Amino acid sequence: MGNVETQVAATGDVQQPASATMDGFQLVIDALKLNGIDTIYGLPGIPITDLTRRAQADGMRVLSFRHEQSAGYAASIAGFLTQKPGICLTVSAPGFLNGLNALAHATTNCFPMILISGSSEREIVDLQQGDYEEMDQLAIAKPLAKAAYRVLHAEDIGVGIARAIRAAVSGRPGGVYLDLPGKLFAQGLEAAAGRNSLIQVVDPAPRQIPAPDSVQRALALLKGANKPLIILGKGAAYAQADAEIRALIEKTGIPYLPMSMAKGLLPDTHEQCASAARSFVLPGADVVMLIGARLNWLLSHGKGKTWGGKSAKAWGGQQFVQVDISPQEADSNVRIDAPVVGDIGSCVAALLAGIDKGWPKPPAEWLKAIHDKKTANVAKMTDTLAKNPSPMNFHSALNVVRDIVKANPDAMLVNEGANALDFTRSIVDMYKPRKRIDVGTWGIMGIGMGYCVAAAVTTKQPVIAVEGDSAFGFSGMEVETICRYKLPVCIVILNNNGVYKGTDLDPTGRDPAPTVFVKGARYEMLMQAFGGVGVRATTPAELRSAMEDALRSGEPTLINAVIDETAGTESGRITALNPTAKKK
Ligand code: ADP
Ligand code: TZD
Repeated sequence: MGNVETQVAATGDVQQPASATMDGFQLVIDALKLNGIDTIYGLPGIPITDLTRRAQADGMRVLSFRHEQSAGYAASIAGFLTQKPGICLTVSAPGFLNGLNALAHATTNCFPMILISGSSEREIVDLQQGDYEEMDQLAIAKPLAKAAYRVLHAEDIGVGIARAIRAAVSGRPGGVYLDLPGKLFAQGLEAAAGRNSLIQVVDPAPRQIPAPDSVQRALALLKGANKPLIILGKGAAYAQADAEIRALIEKTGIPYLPMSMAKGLLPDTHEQCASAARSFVLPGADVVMLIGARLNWLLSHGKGKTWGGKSAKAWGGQQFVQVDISPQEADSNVRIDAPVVGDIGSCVAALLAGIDKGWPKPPAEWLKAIHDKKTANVAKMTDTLAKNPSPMNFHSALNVVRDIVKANPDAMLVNEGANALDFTRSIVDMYKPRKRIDVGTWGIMGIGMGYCVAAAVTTKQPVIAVEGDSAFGFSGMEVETICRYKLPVCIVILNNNGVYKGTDLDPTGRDPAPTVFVKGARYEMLMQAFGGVGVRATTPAELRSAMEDALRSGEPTLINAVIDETAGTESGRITALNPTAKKK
């Protein structure tokens, strides 16, 4: 096998072997490139520093972050946006653990990602002899990943990477862990054998055609519905079957509700979009078709008062069609009357094929009732947005963002926070698919700057990030990364001096309350520190002008949008899940 002893230099980094063989570093790089993977999000250190250098020298884009968690979130969303696994590369133990959060996030959100971590020597780890950054990383990653592999021999690198790619993107996508012990990188293979050992994965995400009888069952249920509704989830956005989904919605005439990251799959201004009547259509519908959306907490588990149930846990009486690639998803929360299992492109095409010219439009009363509800709610919102309070509140600031996004429909929108998230989701319309990326299934803070980097790099479009001031803090140091790579990112911090708001007090008078931050913080100076543009905006006009400048110039920009510190509610729209707020 031509093992070459690991050579650890004085710095501790692995050196390239002198022979003409292909070493482990090269095999990893070539295996990734062979599979069309051209970007690595990571953070260097022992034993992978040379992997980052040599990947860059070999033409790969290597984006180096200030914290692995951000690199991991970047990789996860790159996977969502491109359908190729996003690669996060970390050092052992602590770097690995920092990246693990994102790996779990990718698995939870069904994003394809591969966390590749260097690790210390198996022999020492397994005897717990205290190696540098010793940790049994494979065992720790396993429960959080869709799959986890370790490669011990250079000749298996090709297989390891092929398996990781397949596991990440086939079926329900997810996070995959690939453990590469430091020793591996210095192993050598004779060049031809090395090249031969690599695998170009054929058809990594095979189509999964739904069973024809499952499609007929779903069509029959939809056809007989009096109050049908379609819910589009981020699986539908991921599938990149935009034209088919639009045709299905328009041909059936069924009103639809986009989940947060499915916004823009059809423009939010589409006449069949029922977002502005959400609390009317969920309890009102009799047949609901879920396309790439799970009945998890974000949809109140398909039951309870949101769905017209008489109590928190009661079924609301709806029948469900569920289109999903995972056969286990059906019946996870309520009975699914017509599961359609397959990839969304194939499923929607099969459904479309069954929709003939004589397909009945949904009853006019249902459509009119939704239309009336939407009109009333939109009028209410228009009044609220027209107000111009001083200081700004979420609405007056987001009214500006709404206009800027409308004028720049190709720009990416990153969004995190509590109130900053909920208000942005409901106020800012999206016009194109996969433009809105946010906290996802867990509602996590910290995705912000990592997502900005990956969104800019993979889409080459400008990025607008709407951030709560607390949310921003989780990844704020990555503004240096954004400046370093000169990315066209405009960060808007809706700054209300704290988590949810900035008015809490410590009853003992000793410390600041746990939810409040330094008052009047100058976040914009953080961007200035690295050569970007920092602006403090206290009025909608200042915010508008700063955002327009940022989009025009493409310069990294941070706008500290100062809003009323009393604006915002505890936990935003999910107050009901907060035991303390419930008690209050
Ligand atoms: P949301 O949070 O937007 O409601 P979820 O993350 O809960 O969306 O659901 C996404 C669903 O989409 C998952 O159940 C996943 O299995 C499914 N999915 C992802 N990609 C595909 C695909 N290509 N085809 C079919 N289903 C998919
Ligand atoms: N930690 C992580 C990783 N994720 C979380 N969701 C939380 C903590 C809890 N949390 C929320 O759910 S929202 C939020 C936290 C800390 C911040 C809300 O404050 P903000 O936004 O300033 O970002 P608003 O607009 O002031 O509500």
